[in-house]
Amino acid sequence: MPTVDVHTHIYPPTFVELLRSRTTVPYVRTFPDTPNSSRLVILPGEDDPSTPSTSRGRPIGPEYYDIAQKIAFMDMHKIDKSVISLANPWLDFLPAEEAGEAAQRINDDVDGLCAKYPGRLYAFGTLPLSAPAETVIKEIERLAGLKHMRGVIMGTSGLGNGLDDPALDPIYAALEKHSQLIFLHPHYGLPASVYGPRANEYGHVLPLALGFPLETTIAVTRMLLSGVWDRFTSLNVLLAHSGGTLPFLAGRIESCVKHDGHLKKKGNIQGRRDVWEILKTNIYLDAVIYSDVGLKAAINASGADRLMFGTDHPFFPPLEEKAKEWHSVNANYGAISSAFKDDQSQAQDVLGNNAIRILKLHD
Ligand code: 5CU
Repeated sequence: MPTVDVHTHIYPPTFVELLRSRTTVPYVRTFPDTPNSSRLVILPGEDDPSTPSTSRGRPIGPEYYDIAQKIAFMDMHKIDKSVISLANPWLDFLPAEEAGEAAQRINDDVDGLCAKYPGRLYAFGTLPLSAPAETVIKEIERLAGLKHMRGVIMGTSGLGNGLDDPALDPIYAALEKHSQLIFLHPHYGLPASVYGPRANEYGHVLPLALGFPLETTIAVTRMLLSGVWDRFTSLNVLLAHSGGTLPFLAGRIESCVKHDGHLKKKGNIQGRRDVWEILKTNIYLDAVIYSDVGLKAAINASGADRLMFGTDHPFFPPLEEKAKEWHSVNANYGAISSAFKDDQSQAQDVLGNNAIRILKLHD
């Protein structure tokens, strides 16, 4: 029975070099109190010079860029196959003229890493979203021909105006045409003001625990409201972190749509595909939620046949120096076994069979 990790990141060495060459977020740097260890600073708002280095970025070691460490991590946690993806903020920050070439280089690097471990590694590619749409579409077409690619990872900013931007339609059309799934992943969180003036006292908890999931929920709701899935009925999206809060809030979203006089007047309600239909037809969810409470909401919303195990490696490592197994990974394993205690066959589907079927990972 295979176990497959669909949410696991890598920053290929060339990408880390790029980050080391930069002096503003996103970048890799040392701090005066940690001169011998580099830190990866990527999130908006996590580089406030008045705060200690422990709240600025996270330590970056070889687990972020060395593919042999990914395999060792997989072996330790009994993971047979992984679908690796570049981590946030992807190429969103690159000038338009650099993005196309960078995407090709990184996608080729990642495809090459997968080729080193046949049958064990697959990948989601990266799009040059700051480049003109033709460049993005060319890369989608090129990715469709790369052996290990199974879709693309994307943030919520799209071409700069979010995922409800009509300018994305040709890109959605190309993804749909080539049956490439979008792995939708947060990065930008919420505006810093909502975390309050004491936010930096709380490390990364507010942006990661709440900013990320709400960002995903808002992005998907904007896609729904703008009719993306009414125009692209076969566009499939895998949502990180079990859909943010979408499974929990879907009923409220649907009710707000149905009771909105403005939408009714515009004629936007009749004939549209509702949230529940899209959750069960176009949306897949990872099982990176760390508790059976959230996992059960995901199962109820999309179905156990649309849920796939993930780890978020190399993020959330154990903080104890001597720890071997990762608590974060075991929490996700535990949530699956608790949610499906009466149905081991469904547990196995979520652990691996669904990913093999949905992402076509047959050796
Ligand atoms: O710890 C973090 O900042 C992150 C991140 O940036 N991206 C991610 O996927 N997980 C955790």
